[in-house]
Amino acid sequence: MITDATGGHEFRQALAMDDKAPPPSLDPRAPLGLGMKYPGRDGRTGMSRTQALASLVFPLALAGCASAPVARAAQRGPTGGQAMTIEMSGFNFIPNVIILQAGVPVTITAVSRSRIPHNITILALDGREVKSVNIKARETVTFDATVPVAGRYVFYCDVFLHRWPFGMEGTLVAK
Ligand SMILES: [Cu+2]
Repeated sequence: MITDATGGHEFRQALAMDDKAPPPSLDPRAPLGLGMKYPGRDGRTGMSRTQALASLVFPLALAGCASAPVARAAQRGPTGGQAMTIEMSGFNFIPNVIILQAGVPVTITAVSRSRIPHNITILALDGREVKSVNIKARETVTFDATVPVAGRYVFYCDVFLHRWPFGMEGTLVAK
């Protein structure tokens, strides 16, 4: 877990490796103190442990809010069903709100623009998994899923920390 400045520093470095442009809230030039420097390894910046922790948790918490809703309706698929492309970039699904028909198979093309692996897991209304598909870095994976009844279904990335705190999730709105 992220419990100290060193862990956070390394974690942030790991984040910086993903994609060329960081999400807006991780941009060091962003306002709201997001560019606060963690204490160096020599500890000379004199931050208290609480301040250091706050400087870690605050941007991480905001990172979860980084993706504004982008809604898109599924298109008619090649075989008469529905089709949808979902891009993965940084810790975002684009779109992250998908409107589709219940009871009709949907062909989902997952396109990774990311340098790290992701996953798409769709949960049924009762919380069981409808589908869980892994997507490697820069990979495109096509799979079929069917959401049986109308309702709002959660989909998310099950890679450690991606759904929380990074907010890598979305909604399937089945009508
Ligand atoms: Cu992910």
